[in-house]
Amino acid sequence: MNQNQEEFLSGFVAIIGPTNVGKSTLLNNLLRTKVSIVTPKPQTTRNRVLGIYHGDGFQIIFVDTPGIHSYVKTLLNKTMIDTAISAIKDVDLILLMIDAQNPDDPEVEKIIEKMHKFKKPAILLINKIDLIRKTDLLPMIDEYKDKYPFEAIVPISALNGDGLDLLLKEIKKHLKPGPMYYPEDMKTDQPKEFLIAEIIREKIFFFTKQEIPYSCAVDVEFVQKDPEKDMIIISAKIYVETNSQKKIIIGQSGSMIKKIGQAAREELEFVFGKKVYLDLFVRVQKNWTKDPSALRRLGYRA
Ligand SMILES: Nc1nc2c(ncn2[C@@H]2O[C@H](COP(=O)(O)OP(=O)(O)OP(=O)(O)O)[C@@H](O)[C@H]2O)c(=O)[nH]1
Ligand SMILES: [Mg+2]
Repeated sequence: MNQNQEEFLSGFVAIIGPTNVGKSTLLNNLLRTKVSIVTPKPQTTRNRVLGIYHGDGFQIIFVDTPGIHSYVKTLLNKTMIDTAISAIKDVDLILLMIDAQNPDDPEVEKIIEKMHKFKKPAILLINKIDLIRKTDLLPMIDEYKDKYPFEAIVPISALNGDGLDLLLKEIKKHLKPGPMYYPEDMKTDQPKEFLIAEIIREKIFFFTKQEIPYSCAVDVEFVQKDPEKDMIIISAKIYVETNSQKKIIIGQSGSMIKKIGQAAREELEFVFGKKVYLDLFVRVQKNWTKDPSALRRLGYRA
């Protein structure tokens, strides 16, 4: 490298925290594109999702993780939590995110305990500040200062972008001279089948109630280009655990599956910039959230 040139900086940064605090929203906003799905319900993210931020002379590889919680005990949930914890071990910096509306969440204490074990540099993000009074922030910052030797405490709104410039500056301080791990046009390491399955799963979360979204997995069977019609043909299976869940997903005369399919198709057309034909099938796979081989087949790290 030329002596006068500044060295390229890079690093891996995990976004961790309780579920539903806004981790995936932050990643999408920083990258200005969707790599991780977002819903108003907890436990949306199930896998580790990489998002690559390309700056001038630097690269940040963000790792979005499943929200940490201790109240559901299926193998799928255990797998999700293991995925989040192992992300802590592998990164250069941790972004611990809390919800400004719920700063005393006991789940945060448990995560901080784990962080003490690995002794990684960490920044505390107080998210959703658009929903609280400014005067409530100071006591929160005061309280958290003593819980961990945070490198910085940054109040943000992942949704409207407040505080994100400052956050990027703080993160940059922790990058080290290193390689450009991913090429400049790459925003995520996930194959397109994963994003397609996730977008379908996001719509299931939006449209269905109670336990249904947590019992669903999506497996994309094929993605084909039809050059003649300039469109993409996608076929996917939605797995549920019982026949009654299958009935709910299909809905009266197919009304629910139609809504899910239409919303997913519209978003996929936006993502790919092409017309999409989307075929969805619903299959019952008993107890897949508890079965290691079914979990692995559906892309989880059991
Ligand atoms: N008002 C407001 N809402 C937010 C903000 N950030 C996220 N949200 C909302 O919070 C909800 C959860 O956001 P997600 O990004 O899915 O949260 P997550 O931490 O990734 O959740 P899990 O993957 O389920 O652990 C969604 O409805 C978001 O729109 C914010 O800064 N302000
Ligand atoms: Mg998420």
